[in-house]
Amino acid sequence: MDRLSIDIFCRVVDNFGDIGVCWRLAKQLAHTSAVKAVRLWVDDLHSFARIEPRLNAATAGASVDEVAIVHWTPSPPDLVPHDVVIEAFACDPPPRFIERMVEQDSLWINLEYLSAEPWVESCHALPSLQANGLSKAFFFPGFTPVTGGLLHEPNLLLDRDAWLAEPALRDGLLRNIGLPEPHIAALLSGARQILLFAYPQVPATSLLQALASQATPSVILVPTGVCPDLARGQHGAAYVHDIPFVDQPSFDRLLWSSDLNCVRGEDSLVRALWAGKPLLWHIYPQDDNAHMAKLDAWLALSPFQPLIADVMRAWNQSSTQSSTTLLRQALAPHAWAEWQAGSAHWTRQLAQLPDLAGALVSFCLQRKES
Ligand code: TRH
Repeated sequence: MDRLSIDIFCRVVDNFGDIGVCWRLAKQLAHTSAVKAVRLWVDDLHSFARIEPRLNAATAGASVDEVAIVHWTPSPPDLVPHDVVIEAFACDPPPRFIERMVEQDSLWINLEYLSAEPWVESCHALPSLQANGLSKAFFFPGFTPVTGGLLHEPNLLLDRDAWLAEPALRDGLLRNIGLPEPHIAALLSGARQILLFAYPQVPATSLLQALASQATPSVILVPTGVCPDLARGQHGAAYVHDIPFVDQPSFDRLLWSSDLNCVRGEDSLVRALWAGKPLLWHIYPQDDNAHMAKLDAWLALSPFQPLIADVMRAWNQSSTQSSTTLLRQALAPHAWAEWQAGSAHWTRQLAQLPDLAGALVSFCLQRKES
């Protein structure tokens, strides 16, 4: 079987999750031996450059990390489709391109959003015949072996552990994000590092209140623009510090080195899972509280104690009072040790799943051969 060539289409709906997922997938596919070419079509290069600053230096049509980048404008270039066309999150490739996919008999895949809901297993990889005669397959990432799995580069956990084994690398990262010297020293000698990445309605004050009264000092790192109402500076035992937006590899390292990761959406959740530390997931809010059912489905798969599930629900229900009370309980030594152990255990389990990029390649090779 010939090596695959792959187009990925990404429309940035809001925030950074769409491009965050597509960029990780594109890079991993481009470094897969069964793949000969990857082309990524993105409508919003400005958002893309926030997570991949190398893009700023690249000229139009250039490649970054062996991925050819195409600016998906209202009049996109009329290119011949590759063997496989992945549209991320039902983003609708240009009509002319779809016409040409029919001529090329391209394999068409819609990469879906991540969900832990049980129905995902029965829908994963199902084909759907389109009016133009092409069949489009629905590929679902997920947390069980019956789904497409999670994005996970080969050696990711080994790379993480090697990085963590060198405290000088962490020291350099903390300097790069502008953390004042005394707080770097505190972190390197055992203070808790917290990363706070969440949507505006998160009850961030509850986290601050719970940490401020702890015996262990903590430093809360807040990416620029996140939780603007949370007062920066020292509050009891907790220090809140604004950090600049960093590239994806640095973002991952912040997650690896934090003791508690407050993450949101899709991509930072998965990356926090690979960090193997306690995390608080602020799920992307949807109408009619549909996101709470998704949160419950995810909690049902998790190994977390009922207390941690309650913390996670309060965190997502913007309930400052109950979130503060529950967080204080979760940070108490015994519960905290259990939360840490459960998180590390789940990471090891999830790392056994097929990784999303590998599962996609196997699926495409099978479909191309049949
Ligand atoms: O930005 P998000 O809120 O994206 C969301 C979700 O994906 C949601 O499911 C989707 O429907 C919506 O977008 C449209 O959160 P997420 O998914 O965690 O993506 C953030 C990306 O930004 C992730 O790839 C990490 C990256 N990032 C950096 O690279 N550097 C940074 O400094 C920060 C804060 C984030």
